[in-house]
Amino acid sequence: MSPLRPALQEIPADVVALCDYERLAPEFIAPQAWAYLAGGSADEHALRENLAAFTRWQIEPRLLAELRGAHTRLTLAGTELAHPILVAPTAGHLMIHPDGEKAVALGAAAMQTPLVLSCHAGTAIEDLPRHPGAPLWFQLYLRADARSFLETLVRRVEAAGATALVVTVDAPVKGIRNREQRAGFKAPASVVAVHMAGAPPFPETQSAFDPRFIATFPTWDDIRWLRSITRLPVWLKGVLSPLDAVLAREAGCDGIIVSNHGGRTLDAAPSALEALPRIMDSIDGLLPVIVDGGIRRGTDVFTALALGADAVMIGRPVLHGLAVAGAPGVAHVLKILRSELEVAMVLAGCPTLADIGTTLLKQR
Ligand code: FNR
Ligand code: LAC
Repeated sequence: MSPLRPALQEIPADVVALCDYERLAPEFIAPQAWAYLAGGSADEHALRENLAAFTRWQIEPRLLAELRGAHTRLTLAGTELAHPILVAPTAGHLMIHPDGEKAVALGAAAMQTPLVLSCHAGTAIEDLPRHPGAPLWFQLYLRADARSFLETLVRRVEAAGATALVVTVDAPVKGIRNREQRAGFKAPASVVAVHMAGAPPFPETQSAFDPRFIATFPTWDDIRWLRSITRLPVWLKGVLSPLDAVLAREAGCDGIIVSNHGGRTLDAAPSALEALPRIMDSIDGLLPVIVDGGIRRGTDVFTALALGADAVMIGRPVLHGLAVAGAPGVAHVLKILRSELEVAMVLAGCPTLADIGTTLLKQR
């Protein structure tokens, strides 16, 4: 499965928002790969909810505020960032563009944006272009039955310069991906998860309850174990319950990522945005929080921050930019979002991210 047509050399003048990239992207991506990228699980309630959640909030404009020295900088678990937007871990970039993760890394670096490399990436971490000022994080899944493999992987990504680990825990099983099934999507050879070579194979089974499969599911013990073997900050991705946010802190995580995996796992799950306020209450400012799912506008970034997040991640929009225009498309997507956030901050009278708070939000 390869791209339908080569990415554009020049970004068309009418591509001015993330939705323009989304509109054009299917021209560049094979239909089965599009079903994988765009789809959610089951009836796609969670996928739609991710977008709908943002429409329930309005931002009350504030006038005549002092904005001298305004900026979008922040420190996130010890890392200085130019702005609060990160590239979420996503698999399968080589299905979308021949330069795959390399193009995404280049585009992200051009916008001083941290890239979270998926452990299902088709490109090895050692082969990515490195840029000071654009941190590289690594996302992995834990397995209860593969600690020695995982320890080797952690040492490898540490040596390659990863500056944080993201442990995704909301997908011990794959969601019910009906859109993928209907489209006949099968991961092609180009999405071979190169970092997983040498991992013990999953048992061939039809049932999530097969004891051999259950034996692979990680528990909080595995999080504590990971915490004990590395000095890198550990972010727990996929938190939607305030109870799990508290457990994450107790297990020693350095931050949490509130996420429903882009609506790709439990279809009845709430959106991250909806889950956020109760999670913020439960951790009482003791852990930094990233949110992802459905962020398509600078005002969405603003809303997520107003509800308590420190930063956001974007998944699909990066892939749309990659498909349409390669590395420059990725950079442009990030640039648009950052510029829109700056405009929202000016119009809401916020010179810094710390000024963005719930008092500026109104529920529709
Ligand atoms: C993902 N996501 C994901 N998450 C993860 O932890 N590891 C992974 O390998 C992947 N792979 C992946 C592939 C594709 C095609 C998509 C769309 C998503 C989830 C991702 O990190 C993120 O949580 C969501 O994409 C955020 O939602 P938006 O921005 O796509 O709406
Ligand atoms: C997905 C897996 C790779 O969402 O996390 O497709």
